[in-house]
Amino acid sequence: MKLVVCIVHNRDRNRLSDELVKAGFKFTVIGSTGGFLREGNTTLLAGVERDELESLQEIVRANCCTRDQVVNAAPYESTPSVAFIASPVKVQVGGAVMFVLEVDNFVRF
Ligand code: 2BA
Repeated sequence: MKLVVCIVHNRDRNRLSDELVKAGFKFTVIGSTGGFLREGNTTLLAGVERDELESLQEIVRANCCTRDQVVNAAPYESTPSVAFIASPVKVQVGGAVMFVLEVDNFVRF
């Protein structure tokens, strides 16, 4: 068995969840925050059999869009009293970031 950890944009969360449910996958949805943008994103945990992995990846690929996002690269520790000139930076976010891990043991009580 594999554990898939998949981080997606919040805007893709519902569509992706619907498609995964339709395809019979079991998964857990966790609200998460990107370390760089410090904005909400969504992390899915899915335990899947080895032969289901490709199908899951295909669903994720089809339902998660790549987006350009402009962020203001303000000094992170600046307080409102400190004047700064924010410099907009364009970053590409998603479609999805996926880690696939080997599962030693899976038990359901
Ligand atoms: P964030 O950390 O908020 O990153 C959002 C996007 O900003 C990233 O998109 C990437 O294009 C850019 N970015 C991230 N770190 C950067 C840096 N140090 N310098 C310049 N640009 C940077 P994605 O790569 O698609 O990542 C989307 C989200 O997936 C990330 O949100 C983070 O929550 C997660 N993620 C990505 N790579 C990861 C990793 N190696 N380990 C754990 N989580 C990861």
